[in-house]
Amino acid sequence: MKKYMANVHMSRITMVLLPAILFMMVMMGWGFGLLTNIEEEPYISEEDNLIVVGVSQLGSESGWRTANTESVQKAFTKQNGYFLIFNNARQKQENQIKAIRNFIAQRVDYIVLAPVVESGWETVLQEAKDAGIPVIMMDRSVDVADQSLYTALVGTDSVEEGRKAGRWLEEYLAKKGKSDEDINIVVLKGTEGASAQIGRTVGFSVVAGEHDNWNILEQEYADFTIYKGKEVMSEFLEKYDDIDVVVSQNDDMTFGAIEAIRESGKTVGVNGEITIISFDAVHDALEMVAEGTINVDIECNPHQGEYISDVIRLLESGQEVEKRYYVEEDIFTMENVTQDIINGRDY
Ligand code: GZL
Repeated sequence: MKKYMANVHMSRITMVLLPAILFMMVMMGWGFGLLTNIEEEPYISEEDNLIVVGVSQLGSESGWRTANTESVQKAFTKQNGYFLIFNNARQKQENQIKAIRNFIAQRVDYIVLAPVVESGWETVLQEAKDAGIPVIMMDRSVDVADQSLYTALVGTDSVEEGRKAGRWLEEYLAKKGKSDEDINIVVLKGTEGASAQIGRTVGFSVVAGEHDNWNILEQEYADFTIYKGKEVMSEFLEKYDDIDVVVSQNDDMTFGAIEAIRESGKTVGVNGEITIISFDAVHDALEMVAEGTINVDIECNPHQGEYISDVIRLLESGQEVEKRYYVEEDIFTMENVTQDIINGRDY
């Protein structure tokens, strides 16, 4: 009986204690999970031996940006030996800073940053450096006094892109016999503070400054978006009735600007009243170059993921890397854009 009772007694204890113990185990396990915010602790099994890369992408404002993101996701796959943690900051620098701090907390192996603007990064980049995590800039650059705060940049030479636009306009006007005529120009600028916008503005302005007869009537930010490009171009058209050239710092703003110009009753392109100079050379814009709607498109190559992976592989093997790597870029006009080039454009 005693034994039985003991058993009964035990079973009663078990019946009471066991659920309590189970409850405590679940709570502790779960609670621990809550404390460490499970989503921030990616599961990377040791035997995978993957390189963990935290990518802070600035947003998804344009077709170009989408292609840039896709190039990252295509490069940093498990098959290629990576574990990718990707964050889209939706155009906000504070979101990028938060993401970088999360990456540091998760002890990633590398941080890739496409900075929405070029200033305000010293503190968080110092935190990454103190944590011993190399930072690679993607696409755009940062303005920091201490260049050791990032290991390398894989991107585009936006000042050279701006210069290319100016040199093209020089040649175009010369061919038209208009080198000495007064030329009225308006500029749709990308995101305020973005190195791509600053570089293209500086590059074009340097060439424009060599021509007293080039009048830059106004330059306004239009955030690299279709909507804002149309809005700002409409304002320009209300203010000025003698615009000869639009310099639009990306194709998305160009699409909006062309819509506004046509709605105003004016014409664009090689046979139009207003000459269109654009940047990026995305698929749909190249089709407009081929048909003569856009006069020239200065290419900006978003396929940077594979180049960044190459830099990481060099670092992993202990090799020195360059501070800056610029991707290949061309300039497209009606004369050199072919259907093959357009068909081959995957963005
Ligand atoms: C250029 C890149 C710019 C593109 C835009 O390097 O930063 O941002 O020109 C994109 O299309 O939004």
